[in-house]
Amino acid sequence: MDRIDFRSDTVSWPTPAMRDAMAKAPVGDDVYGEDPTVNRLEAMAAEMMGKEAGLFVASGTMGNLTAILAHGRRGDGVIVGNDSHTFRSEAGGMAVLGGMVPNPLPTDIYGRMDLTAVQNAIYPDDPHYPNNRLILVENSYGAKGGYPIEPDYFQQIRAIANRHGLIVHMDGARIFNAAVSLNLDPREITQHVDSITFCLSKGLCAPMGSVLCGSAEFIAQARRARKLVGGGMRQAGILAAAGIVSLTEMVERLADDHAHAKMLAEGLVQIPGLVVQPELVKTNMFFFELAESAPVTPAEFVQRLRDEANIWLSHGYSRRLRAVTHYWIQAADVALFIKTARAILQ
Ligand code: TLP
Repeated sequence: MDRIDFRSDTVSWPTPAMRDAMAKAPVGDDVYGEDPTVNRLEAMAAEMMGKEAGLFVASGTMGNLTAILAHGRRGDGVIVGNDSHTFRSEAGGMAVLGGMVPNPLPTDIYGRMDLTAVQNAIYPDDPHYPNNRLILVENSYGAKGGYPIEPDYFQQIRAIANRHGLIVHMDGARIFNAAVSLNLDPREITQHVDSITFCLSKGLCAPMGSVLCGSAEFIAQARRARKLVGGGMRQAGILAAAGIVSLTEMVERLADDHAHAKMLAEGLVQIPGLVVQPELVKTNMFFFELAESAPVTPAEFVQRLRDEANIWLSHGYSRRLRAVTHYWIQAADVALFIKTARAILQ
């Protein structure tokens, strides 16, 4: 890459092996179900998630939206974390396009909704209320610094869903980060949900794409929902080929990204003016804060990192910043970040 980019893992470029696989991929028309590379990716993804079938979609957002549209209908209620990506950062798709009614609940420092609150959020059978339909969960949990949530939480969510006939969908954009960090097979997590979307284009480095996995019957419905939102792609094998490299070569190495994130947090916490919690860093990202006492504003800090070391970081409107590691970030880049931050803040 042409910069040291800690803004997200979405910025990661495809690897040389991906570009090679893309150039050579056998293709067909995927809307006819005839693209052999897409079919192979979908089968691999379903197997890895322990589900019957998979559906290649353009993005994580499209995977979640497609799942929601296929699982529910207008007027259905959706229990969801109030800082989850699907509720907060997908342009309100479930309400705008699905006519569904989000019921957002607070989450704890790891991204878990309180189980009693989930139980209490289920409406009585009364015409005043939306239908009870869906619970959305996320793992790893982006708004909580990519925290990997243990399977027992999802098992408990499953038990509530079973008692009330609800469906559980997981936004598993970074499920492999969670599984690698917890040292588990992803199926130990996904066995508790009906469907999952995971992303190929974040830590797994593919140029684009996600896969939605679930039962064969559900995926048949989701195929229609994907068409509805304009996601029927044609010779998509070109892109799926990169996704196959993601699944075969890029999963286990996520541990390196986690080690780099930890290394960065442990370095930054030593610098006066930065507030970091390295003990919460379990995957490839974390949030940290620039203290009020720091000699620069967040905007100046970000600009100087860029000007002085070609290190890219994004900042919003608060003092909170996010650092994300990925394949294109090496230990030397982490060391440079720490050194430059120390010089800026001294
Ligand atoms: N996340 C992006 C931004 O939208 C915040 C990022 O840089 O982290 N679920 C989760 C948990 C995500 O973090 C994201 C993207 C998505 C879904 C959506 O994926 P895409 O961007 O492929 O639609």
